[in-house]
Amino acid sequence: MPESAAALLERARRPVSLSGAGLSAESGIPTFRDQLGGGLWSQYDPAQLATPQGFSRDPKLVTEWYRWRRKLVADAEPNAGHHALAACAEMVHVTQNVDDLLERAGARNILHLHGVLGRDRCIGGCGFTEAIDMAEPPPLRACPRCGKWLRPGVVWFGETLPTDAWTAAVSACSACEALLVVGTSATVYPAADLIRVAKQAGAKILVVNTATSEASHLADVELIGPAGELLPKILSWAL
Ligand code: BJW
Repeated sequence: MPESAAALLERARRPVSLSGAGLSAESGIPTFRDQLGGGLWSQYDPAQLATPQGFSRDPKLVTEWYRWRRKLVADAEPNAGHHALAACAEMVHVTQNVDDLLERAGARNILHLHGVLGRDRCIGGCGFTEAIDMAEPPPLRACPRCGKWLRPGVVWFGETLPTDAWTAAVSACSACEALLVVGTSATVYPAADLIRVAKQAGAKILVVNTATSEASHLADVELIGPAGELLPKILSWAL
């Protein structure tokens, strides 16, 4: 099985990866929906912490939760899965992850569908945005331009995805011969729809996950196991 996945990816001229929280799990970053190993949504309420309404209700609580997660990412290192993906120079990396571990592994061509933890932006319409130090993330603070609250630069439930990243992701998935789907439950839309977009355009779908997922029924090749072990094997030609 890993051999056929490797051959499909090596042959592809415009390979694309679509990653989720499972890619960073072996770096010590918690996933959202894993029951075993403490997915975030088994301990915390997404409506309270990952919606604009939750932020309006208690901006300090949400900011403190993101400060904790930002410090976790700052202390983490890219794992073998990130490095294997980064070694594929031609690959477009569409990721739902808000961490910077692909960047730190040296990957280029990264499209962050759900934003990034490394920036804050104003909740008002003034357009202010600022890079933050994830090792020492700031507490809740007001926008220096308009005085409204600053919030993490991520995409919460009910919010639209960044237009540039989404448009580029649809375009890459429509044109690829192989889509490598890594470490995502494929339950969150519209990101999960990219698998169907690629499949309908004729791409082979390769799924790497420790368990079956909503991507399983679309997979041409499904490899069950940790991304940090499987990706260096199936991408060994690039390493
Ligand atoms: C391993 C591993 C290892 C573990 N190796 N594998 C159509 C139908 C139904 C609902 C909707 C729909 N369209 C839109 C919606 C609503 C909603 C949605 O999808 N809800 C579903 C949950 C039902 N979507 C939205 O609201 C989106 N916006 C939108 O659609 O805008 C248009 C609109 C506007 C207004 C009204 C209506 C529509 C926005 C979604 C934003 C998601 N945001 C989050 C938080 C980001 C910030 C943060 O990090 O705090 O993004 S939620 C969370 O889920 C995060 C993730 O990126 C995302 C996906 O999760 P992911 O990455 O798949 O992680 P898990 O935990 O689910 O899975 C991990 C997988 O890894 C598992 O399968 C493990 O087995 C595996 N694994 N270890 C390999 N070592």
